[in-house]
Amino acid sequence: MSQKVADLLWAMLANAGVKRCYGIVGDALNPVIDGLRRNGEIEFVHVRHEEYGVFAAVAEAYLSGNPVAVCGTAGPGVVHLFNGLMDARKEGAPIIAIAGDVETKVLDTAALEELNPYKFFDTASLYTARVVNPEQARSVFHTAILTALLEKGPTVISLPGDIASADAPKEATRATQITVPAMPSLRPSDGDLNRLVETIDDAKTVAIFGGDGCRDARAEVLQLAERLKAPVGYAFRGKQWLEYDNPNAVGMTGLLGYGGAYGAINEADLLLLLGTDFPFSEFLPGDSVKKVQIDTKPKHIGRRTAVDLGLVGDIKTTVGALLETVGEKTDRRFLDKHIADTNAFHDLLQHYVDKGPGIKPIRPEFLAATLNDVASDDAMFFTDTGTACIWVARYIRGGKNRRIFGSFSWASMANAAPNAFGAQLAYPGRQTIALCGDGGFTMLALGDLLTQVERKTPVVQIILNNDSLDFVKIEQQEAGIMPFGVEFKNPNFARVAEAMGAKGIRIEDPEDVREALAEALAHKDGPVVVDAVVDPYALALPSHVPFHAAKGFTLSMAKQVLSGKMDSVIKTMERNVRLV
Ligand SMILES: Cc1ncc(C[n+]2csc(CCOP(=O)(O)OP(=O)(O)O)c2C)c(N)n1
Ligand SMILES: [Mg+2]
Repeated sequence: MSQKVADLLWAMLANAGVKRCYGIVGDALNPVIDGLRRNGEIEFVHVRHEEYGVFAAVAEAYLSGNPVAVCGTAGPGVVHLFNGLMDARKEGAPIIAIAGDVETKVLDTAALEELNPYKFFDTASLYTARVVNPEQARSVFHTAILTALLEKGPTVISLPGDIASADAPKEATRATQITVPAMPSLRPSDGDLNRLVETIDDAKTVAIFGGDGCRDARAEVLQLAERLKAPVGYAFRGKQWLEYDNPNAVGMTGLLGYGGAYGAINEADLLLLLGTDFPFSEFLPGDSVKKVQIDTKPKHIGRRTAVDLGLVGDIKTTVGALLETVGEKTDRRFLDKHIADTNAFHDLLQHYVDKGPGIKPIRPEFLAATLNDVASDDAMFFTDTGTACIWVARYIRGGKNRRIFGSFSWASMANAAPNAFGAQLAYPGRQTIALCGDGGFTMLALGDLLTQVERKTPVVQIILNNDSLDFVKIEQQEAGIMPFGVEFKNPNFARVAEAMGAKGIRIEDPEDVREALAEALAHKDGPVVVDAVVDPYALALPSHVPFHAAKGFTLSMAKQVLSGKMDSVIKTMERNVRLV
């Protein structure tokens, strides 16, 4: 039987290491999916919402490094992919999106469900192609796959149904192998490295701040920190690589900040920014601190804060080379001061953990710290965008085999449950925990709980049930305005989950937290929804509060008092008395 273009597509994707395609079929995709069925090597994961499928794919691709496919059918189905593809772009996940397209005979006629893929995907996609002729297919598929893999992000193949079902050229079907080119290691020249050594030698005190670029360079960065007696702070994306078993770790800065990181990076003579594109410039030092930035991506360098020296290189190779020549510093006083600050902040963070068993409604700090305790050493944690990020950043400790992931750079809501679903498919049997907002869970995760039920996927989703878009409520107060449009009422999620065929556990009493979480994690026969009724007034103040936020907060409180919302002001004060 002759090979179709769709057969060519799946053969090439399978040869590139794609194991799954998440999505929803539809008319334009029918011939494409028929090809997947014939191919038999790639699993089709039917989801109830295309966006859920993409977030699942992003986690699978980010964690495994393998390319993952997603699909949506012409027009509306394709549009549902978009938010997830933006996330893939920002998180650096190799995703190949197959976008169903209208038949070539009606292209550019405003046909039903027609959408211009070039315009539509322009912001998200690293490479977008529309296949209008079988002769193009092999080259397009090859480029889409290699671009996703090597540039680490999403690419889009817009594929009209008539082309998918057309015969593929014979030569193309004989050339389906994907040879991923070997990449060179990237490091600055010896001369530039010498400038870096001199800059370090000139500085009395050095601090390090690292991001996801330190993923493969943990050993080198820790060795450098030890040699320079440098405190090590990190962005959320760097936490899991740099925090655990690191005697120099000083926590995070930014709005989620904790520990001595802010002080360390702002008080050092020299700051080394390693593999980070940390976007909150106001938390990075100004002119008073000399800054060196090293990154594989030249455009990251200097865009968040002006730097004195910028070097293009991967962190592992560059720091590895630096370690061959850079001298040792012996004065530990700067390091010790910031470690002491970190420990002092840790004591503050422990307050609501230690007192947690006696406080109702449940403190999210206590919930997260208990989760950290009961979860296994190789658990994978996923955080929704919202207050879950604060509690994960502060209370979930990393480890050699633990993973922490979220929509860190795109910051979409509702990512955690689908992320966890994709991770569980990629790593079956490993503990997979999503910390979800109630807003996030009802936005995207609820419908696809059915997908998890049907597949018996053991994902534990813990809902921070706070009847609000709490993170935005905090933002509004920091901006000095009255909380507005941020409150809603929830059902009992445990009962909803049970009705959908999942295991549901509701926790209202702090005394039940440990046992309930342990029970959820022990359930291996399918998804669990833990409905945790938490304190909606729990505040998390960063270790460094910018002046405008403190002022805004006071102003918002005053406005609330004046408009008769005294009750909410009293609760906010009462329930955070140890923090404010
Ligand atoms: C898709 C999307 N819509 C809106 C936002 C803005 N936003 C960020 S956090 C947040 C609140 C999240 O609420 P919830 O999921 O209930 O978590 P909570 O902060 O209450 O824990 C909102 C609306 C966003 N980041 N993404
Ligand atoms: Mg909420």
